[in-house]
Amino acid sequence: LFLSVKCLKKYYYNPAPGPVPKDQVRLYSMRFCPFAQRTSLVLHAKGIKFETINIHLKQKPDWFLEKNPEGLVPLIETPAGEVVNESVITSEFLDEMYPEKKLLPATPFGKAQQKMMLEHFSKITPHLFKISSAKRKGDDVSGLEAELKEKFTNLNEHLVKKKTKFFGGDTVTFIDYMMWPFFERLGMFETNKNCLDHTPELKKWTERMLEDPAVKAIMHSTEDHKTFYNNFLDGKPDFDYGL
Ligand code: GSH
Repeated sequence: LFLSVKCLKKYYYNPAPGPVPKDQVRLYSMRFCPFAQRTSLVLHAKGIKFETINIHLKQKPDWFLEKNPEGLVPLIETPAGEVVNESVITSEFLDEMYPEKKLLPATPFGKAQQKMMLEHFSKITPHLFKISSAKRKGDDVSGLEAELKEKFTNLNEHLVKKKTKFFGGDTVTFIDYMMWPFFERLGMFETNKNCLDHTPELKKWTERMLEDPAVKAIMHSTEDHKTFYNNFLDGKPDFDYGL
C-alpha cells in the first residue's frame, strides 16, 4: 500500500485504509497540527515504526469520523484495531506500549510532576491563540501579553529552581515534547518577538530543544507555520502546504 503524505478527503476514491500492519502503528494527522506534532515527536523519539495518514480536516472522510466521532487529530490506531485519540493520551499510550526508552519517569511522583506541569501549561496554549486573533482584529493586546509574560516567567522559574537543562531533568522527556509544538510556533502567534528575552532559562531550553533529533526531524519553519496559520484563519487552510 502506497501512502501519500498528501491529506485524504471525503471522496469516493479515498476508501478506508485497511488494518494496520502487524509491526507498526498508524498516526492520523494533519501536518501543521501542534497536537498531532506531540504524538509524532513521541513516535520519532522512541523510534517506533509507524505510518501516517493525513486528514483533510475540512472534508473529513466518513471512515475517519466512524473511527473517531470527535473528528480530531491526532489519532493512533494499532494492529489490534485499538483507536486512541487526544494528544496527551496517545503519547502516554505509546510510551507504555513501547517500554524501551521511556519518556515518562518511572516513579509515581515523577509522573505526577510532569502531569501537573502539563495541566498548568495547557492554560497557556489558549492564550497564544487569543493573542494572535486579538492582534488580527487590531485589539490592544498589552494585557494579554503581560499575562503571557507572567506565565513564561513561571516556566522559567521552574528551570531555574530545578537547575536542569530540560523540564524533567538533563535529557528531553515527555513534558518537553508536549510543550514544544507551541514554542516552535511562537513567531506564528504574532507574540512579541522578544517575549523570551526576560526568561533566559526558557529561551535556552528552546535552543536546546532545537538540537533534539525528533524535533529537528519534523519541524516546520516559522514562515511555513505563519503561512499555513494565516490561510487557516482566512478560512482557506491548505493542509498540503509546502508539498
Ligand atoms: N485536545 C485535542 C488533543 O490534544 O489532541 C486537540 C486536537 C485538535 O484540536 N486537533 C485539531 C483538529 O483535529 C487540529 S490542530 N481539528 C479538526 C476539527 O476541529 O474538526
